[in-house]
Amino acid sequence: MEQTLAIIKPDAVERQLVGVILSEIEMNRFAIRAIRTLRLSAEQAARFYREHLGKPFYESLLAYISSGPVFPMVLEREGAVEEWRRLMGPTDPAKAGPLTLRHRFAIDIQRNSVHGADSPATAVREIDFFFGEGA
Ligand code: 3AN
Repeated sequence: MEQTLAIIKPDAVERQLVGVILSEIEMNRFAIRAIRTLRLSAEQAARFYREHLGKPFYESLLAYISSGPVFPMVLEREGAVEEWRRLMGPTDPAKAGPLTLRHRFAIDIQRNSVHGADSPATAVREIDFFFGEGA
């Protein structure tokens, strides 16, 4: 069974969408293998989003992701990485299909409610980031 790393992001936590997003996850046959909540420090945010360093939205992205609590989790099902990305929809909610989480819940391209690892290798790295020995 494949695992992926998902995050319910600050805009969704703030609007009390954690419960509805968790139930969508379970209705879509993902098993929630681990979950925690924390508020990312500036240092953790910079480490998590290091591949975006230098992009025009980088500073704003760091401020947003550390603006309030997040709920990282380990999701498991067949094809978890791809299936979770399908359920989220594309980064820009304006381009997301009607049944996707981002279409239903996201505010804009930055405050897009949920995160998902973009490949199995990224999933391993991001699971370690939030649930590994040093986390
Ligand atoms: P995804 O989360 O869909 O994999 P990434 O990894 O390209 O998207 O971007 C990470 C996060 O950076 C997004 N979830 C979003 O919050 C933010 N982001 C991406 N592109 C933009 C943009 N053009 N303007 C503002 N924020 C962005």
